[in-house]
Amino acid sequence: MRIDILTIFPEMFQSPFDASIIKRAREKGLVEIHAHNLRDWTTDRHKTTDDTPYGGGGGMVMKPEPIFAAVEDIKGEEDIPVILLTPQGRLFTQEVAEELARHDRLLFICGRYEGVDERVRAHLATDEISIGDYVLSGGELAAMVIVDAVVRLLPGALGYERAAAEDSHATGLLEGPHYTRPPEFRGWAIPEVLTSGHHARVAEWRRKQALKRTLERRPDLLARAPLSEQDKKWLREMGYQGPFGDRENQD
Ligand code: 6GU
Repeated sequence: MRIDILTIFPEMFQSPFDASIIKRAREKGLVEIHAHNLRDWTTDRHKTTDDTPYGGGGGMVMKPEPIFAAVEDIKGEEDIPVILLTPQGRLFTQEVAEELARHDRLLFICGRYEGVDERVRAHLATDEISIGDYVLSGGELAAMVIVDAVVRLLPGALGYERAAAEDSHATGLLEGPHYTRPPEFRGWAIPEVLTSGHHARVAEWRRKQALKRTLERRPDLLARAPLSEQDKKWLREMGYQGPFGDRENQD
């Protein structure tokens, strides 16, 4: 996969993409990430990327000309997703990450200031994404969040290949607790079942813990999660009354 990011702060992307999973994915050749400076496509002496809004009001608006020139240069003749990062976009979820991970190329436009000229949204962007209902100073941090979530889905990016499929949200549920050594720490022992060696009992315990944690913290997820009849029975025993989604779990 190749990812291009258009920003007035390309330096922000250096260290986050030079650590951990993304660094390893880049080293393995699974992904190539280019952060481009929008100012390279300005034509005036001051490398201006913003201007005052028509009709007045506070703040500045990002000019369309350098953004169009940069996107056209970067994508060439290819038909690729051109994603505008904006609080007005569709909400980023694990499903959206999975959808983006299926593309060979992605191009992100990081908006700054109070906004981006509407013609970028209307005639250049093919998608608009927000990472949540809060305000960031710009799209840069949102781009990093999305790139991280997408890159870890690329085949070969994780050491433990089943991990991505078992993650919180990939299953539609939150994950249950995890433990490692020592078996007792400051008087707190790990659940006995984990040392029993009974794989089926461990699997059942894990599933129940995930259901319990989801019920306690994010019951809204249960209406959409793929659940087996056994899951539903356990949830009813935990006091959950429904609703259940109609996506069935094949287990
Ligand atoms: Cl994509 N941009 C900005 N500026 N703020 C946000 C966002 C994006 N997503 C959530 N808040």
